[in-house]
Amino acid sequence: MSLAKIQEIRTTPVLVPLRRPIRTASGTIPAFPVVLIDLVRDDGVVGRAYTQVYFEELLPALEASIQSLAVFIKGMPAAPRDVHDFLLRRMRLWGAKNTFGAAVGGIDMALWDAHARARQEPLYATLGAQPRALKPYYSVGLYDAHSVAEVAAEAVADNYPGLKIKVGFPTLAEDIAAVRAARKALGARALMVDYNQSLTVAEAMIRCKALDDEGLEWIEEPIAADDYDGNARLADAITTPIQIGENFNCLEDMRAALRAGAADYVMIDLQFIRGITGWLDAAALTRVAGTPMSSHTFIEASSHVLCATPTAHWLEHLDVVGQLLVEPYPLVDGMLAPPDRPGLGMEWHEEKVAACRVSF
Ligand code: SMN
Ligand code: MG
Repeated sequence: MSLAKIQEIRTTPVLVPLRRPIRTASGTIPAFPVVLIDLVRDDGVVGRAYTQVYFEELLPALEASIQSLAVFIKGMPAAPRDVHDFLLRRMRLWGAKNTFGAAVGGIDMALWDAHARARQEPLYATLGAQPRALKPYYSVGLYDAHSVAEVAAEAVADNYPGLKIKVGFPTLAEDIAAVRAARKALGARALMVDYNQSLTVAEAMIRCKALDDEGLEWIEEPIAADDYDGNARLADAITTPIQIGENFNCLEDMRAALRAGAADYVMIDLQFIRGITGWLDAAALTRVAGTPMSSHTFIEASSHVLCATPTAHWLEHLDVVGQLLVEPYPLVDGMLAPPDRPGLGMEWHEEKVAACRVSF
């Protein structure tokens, strides 16, 4: 059987409006800068995926990174694992992290999408898994005690089993007030908090201990995500699980974090872990370590790979491109299952994409 070859990678930079800006203790995302990817194979199958960057200023760099890597792989057989291995070897001298890592991840997701589409099956089936109803949590920004009730009420109205809010206000008292106000509106639903790496280890010791009795599902990225030693000390000192992982830029990062005991839970970002191939490797690592594994953004592809993840935990529901898609990924009874459509199940809504398109 001869495999189709990679013919072309088309990229479309867009700035996707958000219902509300995503405010974090380490900066705000007013609208989401995204590069849409259409990977065209010579058998006519087109794989679709996207990558994202948190600053509009970096959107040209992300698009250029994808187009630069495309030069290396044009004409190659469209076998996702082989292309993944080839790119990592080709990039050995320079490295494939951050923007280039996201580019590898986006290309990998598009290749897997094409691979599953060619087989006329959803990606979860190509991965040998059955569809599962996954537990999503509603993920929102930084809201003080007064305004958090409104977003918590949305989580309840949509029947989400959990809500994640950002914290990291100037004072601990404000963090506690926001957590208590959210809890009041949520009742027994899970509540997670995310510091987005904004604290020093000393501050985090104080704040996390103060939050330890609030019944939180987890405390996320209290300190610099790559300070595995500091995270390990925190994880030892407090009972509430420490969650990190969205900033793992490769499998080796994750292995080092797990070895250091830096996290009780991990949440993996599909682009930074370098796509579906990287995710499957990460899922194998969490299986042997017994670590619950959640997703970071990328609702669509995460809904497929979590079905093939033995320690699957929560799906982060932070909708970035939903408004650009022809068909939605709806919640049913507060749960989310991957759609029964070929590949990842995403088709771009051309007019809506055109309306958000950016030119440099
Ligand atoms: C987050 C960071 C950057 C972009 C979107 C979301 C956040 C999260 O850390 O965990 O949702
Ligand atoms: Mg986070």
